[in-house]
Amino acid sequence: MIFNDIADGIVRQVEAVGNGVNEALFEPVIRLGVTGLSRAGKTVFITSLVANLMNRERMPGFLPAAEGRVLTAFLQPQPHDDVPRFDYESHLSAMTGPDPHWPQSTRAVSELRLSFRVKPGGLLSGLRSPRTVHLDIVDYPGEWLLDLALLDMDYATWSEDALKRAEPRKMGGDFLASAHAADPAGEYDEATAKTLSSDFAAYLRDAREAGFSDCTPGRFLLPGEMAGSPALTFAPLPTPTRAPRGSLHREFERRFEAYKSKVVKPFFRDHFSRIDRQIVLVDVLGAIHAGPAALEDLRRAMAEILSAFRPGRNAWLTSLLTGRRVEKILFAATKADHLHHTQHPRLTAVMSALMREAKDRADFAGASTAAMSIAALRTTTEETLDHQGRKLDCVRGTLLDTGKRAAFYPGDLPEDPARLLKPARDGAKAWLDEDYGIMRFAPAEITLKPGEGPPHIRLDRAAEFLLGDRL
Ligand SMILES: Nc1nc2c(ncn2[C@@H]2O[C@H](COP(=O)(O)OP(=O)(O)OP(=O)(O)O)[C@@H](O)[C@H]2O)c(=O)[nH]1
Ligand SMILES: [Mg+2]
Repeated sequence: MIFNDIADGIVRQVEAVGNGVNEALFEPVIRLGVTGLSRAGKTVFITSLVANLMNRERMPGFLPAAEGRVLTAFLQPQPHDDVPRFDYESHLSAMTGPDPHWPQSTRAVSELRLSFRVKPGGLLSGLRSPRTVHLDIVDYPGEWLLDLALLDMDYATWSEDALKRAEPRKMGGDFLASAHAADPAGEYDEATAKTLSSDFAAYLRDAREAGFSDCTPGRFLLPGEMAGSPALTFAPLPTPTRAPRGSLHREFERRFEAYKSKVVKPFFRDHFSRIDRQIVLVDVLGAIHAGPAALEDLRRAMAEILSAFRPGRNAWLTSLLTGRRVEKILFAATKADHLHHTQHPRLTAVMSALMREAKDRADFAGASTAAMSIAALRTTTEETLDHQGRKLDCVRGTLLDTGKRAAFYPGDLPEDPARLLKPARDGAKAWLDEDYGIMRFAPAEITLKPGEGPPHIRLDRAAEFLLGDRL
């Protein structure tokens, strides 16, 4: 008897080990990074994507679903205990529950695991049993990718750059005044350091609010649990001819280095280096609406963001990746439900043009890339109105500010994206041809039929590009 029990125990242990091995070997994991500058639409995108992957009636362009190969998709505990979970349920109920509203701004990294049971495709499909594929979605702010550039700079170079960038920006005035009034060679004291850094952070927030993209260091916009720590209490200062030990300049220099090693590097090491598929969400319409300066700034920020995907861009990052790379990158212009569909190709053309410039600088080493216009949550319907004898293709939705329903014509995007990008680059103060308006719409009240996810535009195509080949 005793003998048997022991033998049984051993068999069970062997089985358990076997299962562990099976899981590790045969249940592939796709790590999808979702990024974009603040307010680009990351939270809405992930929420709607997950809802539409679980309820696939609105996903005809996502082939594994259209071919009936996805048997189920379900949420699972994520593999990393130290990363906050993406709060899918709250965001979904905000967007699709009674009194629908947009989810709260979230600017820290978070993660969610969605698992699929899929029938294999191809010739042997009848012979093989269904398998499990895990999709780990990682939401992280695009500003954190911009921080990669900081690794190549010392404090003096960064300061010069940041001060120069602030100069032409209206909202930079107050901060520049305090930076120039400070004595960088003078003795460091914490009160001065705090004032300078909070003025700097306030300027970055205002710049972001006004539609500017490059508002680094990324963690200054939403410091989270690091608020008030020395690694986040510094600001750019003019370089003095001599910065003695104990001076403000020396101390800021030290903190700038701490920001790099304590904030920037851990993000790239713990999150970025593990990503296989990436979507970069871009609020192109928002930038066009904010004007030429904002569009030019977005173009530069995109180039900078994309260089994070270029191998060899940074020696430290290259050594970290050791041969790993992102296989696919999708650039998606978000909130396309602000435009009548006849204008979507033009929006995509602007997105591609922004990306192409970045691509010229950064060779993605074989990663396949695409550009698309999407709306993760469609809030409008289309209609064509007669306006002074001219037909206007409009969208109609509920305005966020007043709660009233209205039809809206945002202006005609040009067929040639250069009509926007060139004046932006040349420093034009305003658009010549058109005024591009933008309205903020509230999510519409919706009743979902069984099997349906929230309404969207081209979310299925985005999913197909990013995941189709792996399911
Ligand atoms: N009409 C429309 N608006 C959208 C859509 N996606 C996002 N928005 C708008 O953009 C805002 C920002 O979207 P979020 O998903 O919160 O953006 P985010 O990138 O997560 O923003 P942060 O968490 O602040 O970095 C929302 O509050 C909406 O107003 C969309 O598909 N359609
Ligand atoms: Mg968010």
